[in-house]
Amino acid sequence: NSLRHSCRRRKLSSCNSLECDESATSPSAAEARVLVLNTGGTIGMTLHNKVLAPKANAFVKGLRKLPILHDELYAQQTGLYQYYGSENSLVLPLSKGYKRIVYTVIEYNPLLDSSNMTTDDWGRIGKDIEKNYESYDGFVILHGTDTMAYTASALSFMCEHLGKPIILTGSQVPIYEMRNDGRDNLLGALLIAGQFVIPEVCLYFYNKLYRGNRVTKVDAGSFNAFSSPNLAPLAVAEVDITINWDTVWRANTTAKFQVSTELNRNVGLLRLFPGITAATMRAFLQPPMEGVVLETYGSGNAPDNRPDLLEELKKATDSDVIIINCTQCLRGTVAASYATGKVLMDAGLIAGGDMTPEAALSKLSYVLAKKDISFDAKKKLMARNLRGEMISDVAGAKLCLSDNRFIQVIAKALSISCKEELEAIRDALAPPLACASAKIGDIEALEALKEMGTNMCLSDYDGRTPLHIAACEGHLKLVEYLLSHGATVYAKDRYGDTPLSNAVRFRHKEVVKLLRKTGAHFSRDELDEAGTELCSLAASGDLEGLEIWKLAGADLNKPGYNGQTALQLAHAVGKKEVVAFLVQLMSKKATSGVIE
Ligand code: ASN
Repeated sequence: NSLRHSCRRRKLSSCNSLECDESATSPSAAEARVLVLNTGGTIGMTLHNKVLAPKANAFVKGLRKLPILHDELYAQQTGLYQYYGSENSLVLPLSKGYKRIVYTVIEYNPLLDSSNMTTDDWGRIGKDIEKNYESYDGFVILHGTDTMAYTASALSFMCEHLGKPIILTGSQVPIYEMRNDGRDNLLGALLIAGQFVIPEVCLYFYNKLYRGNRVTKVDAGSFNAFSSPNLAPLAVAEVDITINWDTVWRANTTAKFQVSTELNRNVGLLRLFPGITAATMRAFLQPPMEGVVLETYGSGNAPDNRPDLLEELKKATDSDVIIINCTQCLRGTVAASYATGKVLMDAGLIAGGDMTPEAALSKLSYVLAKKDISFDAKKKLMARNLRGEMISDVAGAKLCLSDNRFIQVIAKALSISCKEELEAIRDALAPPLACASAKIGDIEALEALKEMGTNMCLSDYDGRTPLHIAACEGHLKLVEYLLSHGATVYAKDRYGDTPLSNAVRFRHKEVVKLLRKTGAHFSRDELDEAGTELCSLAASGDLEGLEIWKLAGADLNKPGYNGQTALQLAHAVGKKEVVAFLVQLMSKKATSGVIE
């Protein structure tokens, strides 16, 4: 197996540099892996009896015939199908950034029109991502457009401590038709998922990447079907793909990725309209209802001359139904500026800010299902910004010239007067400054940079982020700080190294432990080469080295390039303490049944 992998790596480098593609000038062209979950939707539909319906087992075959979505020559020359052991793996032509995006498609059975989706289907998607999380750089979910905004919102809450991109897309016209939007949507989603560490559930449509819990379907007959009325796109794919890193949600946790599939179905959406009766309201709020999104007028208003309605609302909140006040308007936020809005707060409703009704509903479903927190804590969670679904005061604060003395001095020296120029300077200077602070373990300096709005994921000219540097230096506290303030454990530098592999190389045990806790793992390429490295450690009797590789999640039984394991090698060269160490490890594993 190991031999097959290193053979493929050799083929890959020669293919990228010489034969495969004349635009492949970089010998260091890397492969990224994306998992595509095909749940259905128009993108893969065909006509049956004059109506569109999903067609099973046709999608991958169709993609294979499209050169913009699959490079068959590269697949053959690099042994792609044998390596991944699946005919459902495809590869994009070389991207502008010299990346090959290899993607594997899992087709759901049955494929669904998204109108047929339920919370169980959201759970299945979540579980599939969780199961495959470590093996891929990003995820694309093919989905019908009708309920895509609901699924995107729900997944954004269900995916806790997410560190990799999950992008939903689909189309308005099937990919098999001559004029269609499916090819562009799929290609854009794959390129972004494979090339950028955007730790969010997103939706890609018509050249724009949106935050998934901010979108709503606004057009049934246009390729431009979605809108994100209260948040600018996270990325725009025009001549270049431009990521708006200031808007991208930043990871702020040292916890591992997990998917919570518990969802409460006793939730509902009620749109207020002039003349609604108290009886309608009462019927809607009856048990088993536990959470309601009330779509109100304007900035969150309802009649203040209808005590009958207000009484029904008050009765419901008193008996522990959580009611969220969201506006019927496409754009804008709920604000307590009118007497007609205040009455709803008095009736116990929670202001939904600028959340879409789709986001508010799925958030309710997620929060209400939580078992280990009190009812009051649930209400507090509903009022808080959990995944960028609503504006929070802190996130809304704008950078200004008076933010920080350092930037002020530079701004003054360069006669900077407008916010855009200031931001350009900040973006140019902040990454090397953050890396320098990480090198000397200076948390205060990082704090100051953070206050200027610096993105802790930005990298220097070698793709090295502050987290890479802190991991090399073994600054545990600083690693912890970075992880809680937006750094990603999945960043790869220009040599393909992650913070985890840096911490292993420099043997910082505690940093390795923390990174592992946060979900860091070796890349597939690193695992392919682990065997050889382990053998060399065994041959030199380096127990500490072996131990740290184990701590980082490597399988110490992995054979090296010649098929020999570390244990066999240690035997052969008479390194008794290594043999004892490895044997003891294996017997521990066998008795505990733990998979490491
Ligand atoms: N009815 C389709 C669906 O939501 C619409 C589409 O995908 N464009 O599955």
